[in-house]
Amino acid sequence: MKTAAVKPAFNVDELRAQFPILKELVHGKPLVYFDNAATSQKPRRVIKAESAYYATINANVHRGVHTLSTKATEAQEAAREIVRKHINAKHAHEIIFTSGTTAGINLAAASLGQLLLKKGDEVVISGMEHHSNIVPWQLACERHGATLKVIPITDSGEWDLKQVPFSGKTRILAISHVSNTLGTINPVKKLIAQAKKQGIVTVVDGAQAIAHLNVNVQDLGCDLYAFSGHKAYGPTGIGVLYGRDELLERMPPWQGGGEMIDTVTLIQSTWAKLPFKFEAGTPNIAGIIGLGKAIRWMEDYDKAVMARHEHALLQHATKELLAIDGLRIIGTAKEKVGVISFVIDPSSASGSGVHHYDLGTLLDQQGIAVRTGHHCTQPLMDRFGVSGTTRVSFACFNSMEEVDTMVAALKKAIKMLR
Ligand code: C6P
Repeated sequence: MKTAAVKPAFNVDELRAQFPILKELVHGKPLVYFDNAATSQKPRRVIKAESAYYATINANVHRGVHTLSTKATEAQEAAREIVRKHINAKHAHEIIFTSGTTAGINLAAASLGQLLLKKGDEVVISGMEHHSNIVPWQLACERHGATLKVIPITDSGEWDLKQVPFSGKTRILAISHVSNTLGTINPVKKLIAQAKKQGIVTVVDGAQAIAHLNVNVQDLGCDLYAFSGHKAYGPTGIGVLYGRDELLERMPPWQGGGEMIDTVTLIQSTWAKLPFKFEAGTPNIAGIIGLGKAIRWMEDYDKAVMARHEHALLQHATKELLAIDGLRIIGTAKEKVGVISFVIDPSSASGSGVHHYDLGTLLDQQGIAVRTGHHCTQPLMDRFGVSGTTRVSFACFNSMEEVDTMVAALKKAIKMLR
């Protein structure tokens, strides 16, 4: 009988030692990296895998009979299988490599738009979407004469499920699994089930979920699911669009070029089988191999244990931040990943607030990396009546001590700015 592999115990120090960048100094201070929602840092194993590809097997894939091309092709297809297993897709051909979440959603919107949308149809998104899950749908709606409808957001930063604007004209639902700005974990499975009953095709933006949740596309029941490698300890410039094969078969290609064809004449072309129909041109082979390594690295640990650690950081930071005079957290959902967005309102003592940009700059001077601004969610900023926030976002390698360092630095910065 096969026994399950024993995962190593979760130890932050042991984990941190695997990330070379965490030894860097910023302005002479140890780096505290709290911008993981923008991009996570990379373990040594991922960095090595990319350079080993270039040093030992660099060649184009699916094109040559020579040894290097065969090795590169095998390494790429092995990574596809790693991704398939990780998100529990049924088939490897349901995994399409893209350059990231943005490219995946643009592919979905352009292709589904052509397949499904006609004048008068509707596409439903939510009011907390990243611009990458708004603008492609606006473009598709404009092209086909359809209308974009929006699920409103409650004061706590959750979908208002009583006001989901499904109608007989809704063809597509496009929603984020986790909000990049609020950290809200959305009840996607529930809404997908509701959409499916009405024959609505479902697209999930999983950019902020893949590093923190166990994503199971068959359990979610979604038709398409997009994510980026770089937010899950993998390289930049590589992402995945999962698609249910019956739907992918019906969808027209998004981009034309090499490798996505079966036959080409000067009059017309026919398409390659899945997934290659959607993978025109030379892929980011090193990135694909790096993504495979990043997923394997995450799988060495228990994602639920990592999530518990990140939740403890979230709880501790939330408590400490709320004790600061005038600090207001935007996004107080019950179910959250380790993301905290906040603004500094005028305090009772000074009567003045603090701008997020100034705060970000002063935190950086103390070695602390956070993101400031609208986080590519301008409609959400409008919903909460703010121009931007300061956002801290955790990864599994962050520590309680780092949270304390950030809180102390923040207090110092606020004092200087008020
Ligand atoms: N959010 C952030 O700081 P790309 O850039 O294609 O890898 O991912 C786009 C994207 C799509 N959806 C969500 C929910 C996202 O969070 C992001 C990227 C980063 O919040 C950079 S704007």
